[in-house]
Amino acid sequence: MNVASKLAGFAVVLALVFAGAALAGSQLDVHPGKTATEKPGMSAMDAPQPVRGLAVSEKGLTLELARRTAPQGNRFALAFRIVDGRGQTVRDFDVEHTKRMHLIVVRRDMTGFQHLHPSENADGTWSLPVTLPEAGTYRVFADFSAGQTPYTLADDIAVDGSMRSQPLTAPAGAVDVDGLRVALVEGATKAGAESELTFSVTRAGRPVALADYLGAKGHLVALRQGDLAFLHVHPDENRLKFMATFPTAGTYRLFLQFKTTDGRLHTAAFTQEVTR
Ligand SMILES: [Cu+2]
Repeated sequence: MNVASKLAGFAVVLALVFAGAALAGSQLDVHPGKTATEKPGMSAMDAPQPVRGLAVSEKGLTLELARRTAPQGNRFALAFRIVDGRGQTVRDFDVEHTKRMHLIVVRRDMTGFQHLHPSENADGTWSLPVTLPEAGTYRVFADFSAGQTPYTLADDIAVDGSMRSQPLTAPAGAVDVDGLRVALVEGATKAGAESELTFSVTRAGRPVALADYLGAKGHLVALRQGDLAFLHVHPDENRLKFMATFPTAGTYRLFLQFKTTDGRLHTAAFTQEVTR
């Protein structure tokens, strides 16, 4: 590469940086690779944000937890509300994946995953009983849509006690959960490109029938190791197939949830290495 083209490349990078800065605070997302995977007719305005859940306040709304500490191993009321810029409680939420509010709770080392659906009280607060069995810092994600705009706001809850941090499980093609074998059959992931994640569920080598869960065959949450960035994932309605754009190379944890026809909910977690 000669000096001129290097300089030209540098100018492009600078232009992207300034474009990014100019768009900060709006819903637009600018990142390399987007144009390559963008669907025809899909403007940058419609593009899903690849990363959410890093902020307690975003796009004018704020997550207000009633408490940021919790007792270890004892059930407590996890309560919160969503407030707007004037401090007013937001009550108008869109239904997404059959619910108006999704709450994800996970310890900072990505253990102790819980996906919960709180109840809305008359005053607009949301609450539900939660037990956090281990000490440590937990990330609490409120995932919802308001005015057709998706939000994932997050804050921390600390549980006092002696904490034993768990190293992340090594990547594996299949995990066993509740007597079922869950395999990641399609999972080639590359940073910045839309990737397909497809899972199969078998028992003793035979396919297992699944019931619908939250309006699809399954639900997938993907979190990035380090900052626990929360990825937007699109489910396929007919099978355990999801489309996700991993914004950066690195290690991610996938939490797949699905229901068997006996009504039981299962959670299988996978460690996913995303390449450049
Ligand atoms: Cu949910």
